[in-house]
Amino acid sequence: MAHDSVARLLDGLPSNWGRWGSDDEIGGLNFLTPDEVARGLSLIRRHEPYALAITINSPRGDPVWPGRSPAVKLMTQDKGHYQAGKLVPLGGGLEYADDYLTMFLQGSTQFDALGHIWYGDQLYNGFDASTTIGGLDRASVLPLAERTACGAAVLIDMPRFRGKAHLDKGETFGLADLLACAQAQGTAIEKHDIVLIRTGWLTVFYDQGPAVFYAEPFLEPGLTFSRELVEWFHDMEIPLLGTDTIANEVTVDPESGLILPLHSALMRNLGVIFNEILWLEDLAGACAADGQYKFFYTAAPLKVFRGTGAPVNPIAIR
Ligand code: UVW
Repeated sequence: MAHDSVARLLDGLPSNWGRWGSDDEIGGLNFLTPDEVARGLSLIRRHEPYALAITINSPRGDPVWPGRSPAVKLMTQDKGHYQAGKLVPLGGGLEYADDYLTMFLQGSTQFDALGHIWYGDQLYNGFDASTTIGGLDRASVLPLAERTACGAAVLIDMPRFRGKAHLDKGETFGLADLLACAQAQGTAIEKHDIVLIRTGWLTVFYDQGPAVFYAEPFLEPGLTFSRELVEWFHDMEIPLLGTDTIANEVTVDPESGLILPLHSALMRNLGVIFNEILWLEDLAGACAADGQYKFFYTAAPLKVFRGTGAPVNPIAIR
C-alpha cells in the first residue's frame, strides 16, 4: 500500500494536541507525575545503575543519521602547549587542559525536541512550523530538559526474543511482536511505562564497522507503523520511547513506503518523547540474567536554548 503523504496515512488517528493546554511543549512528560516517579523508584531492587549513552567522539566512530557528521573534539590547550612555551602555568604552578566539541545535537544518544519534525506546516500541539526558523521558538528541547523524565520503564529485548544477537538490516516488528516479546519475558507493560526497545543494531556499527552499518540502502531495523500501534501508545499513555537505533523506527516503513512515519504519528501528534541511540547491551544482559525487565529510568537532556534536541546520558536503576 503506497501512501503519497504522511497526513493521509495518519488521518483519523489520535492526537494529544491541546490535552495539556495550547502552550504545552513537553507532551508525554506530563504523564510522569510524582506518583509515576514513586512507581519507578519502587522498581529498584538491586540498586544497580546502568548508563545508557554511547560514547561521544569514540575511537570506533559515532553512529549518526546519514547527512549528519560525527562529533569533532579539539584540544585548545594541553601539556604540549606548556612544553612548547606557548603557555605559562597559572600562579602556584597550576596547568590545565581544555577542549571543545562540535556536534549535531542529534548526533549521539539524545532526546528529540517535540518540534524536531513536522508535516503540514504544524509541529506538535499545532505550533506553526515557521517557529523553527533560526531555532525552535516552540517545543524546543529546553522545556524537556527543565521537566526531566523519571519513571517506571520496561525493556523489550527483541533480538533475544527472536534468538539472535541483533536484528538484521531492515528487520521489522510491530505491536503484536512487542506484546509477544513482553509476554515471553514475563513482563507486564503498564500504563505510563517508559518503553525501551533493544534491537542490538548499534553492535553492528561497533563490531562490524560503519561500512556494514551504512551499506546502501541505509535501513535500520525497527518498529513499524500500524494504526493499532499508534492507538496502543495513545491508550497506554506511553510518555517516552527509547531504542538503540538512530531513528527509533524502521527507516522506511515497508507497508506505506514512507520514511519514519512514527516520528509523525507518535512524536508530532501524541507528544511521545523520543530518546534515540541508546546503549542497551549491558542493561539487557542484566535483565536477561535475573528475568527482571522493569526498572527506574531517569534522564534530562542538556539545556540547549531553542535546540532541536540534545545529548543525554540516561540512567536505568534496577
Ligand atoms: C531524523 O530526524 C531524520 O532522525 P532522528 O529523529 O533520529 O534524529
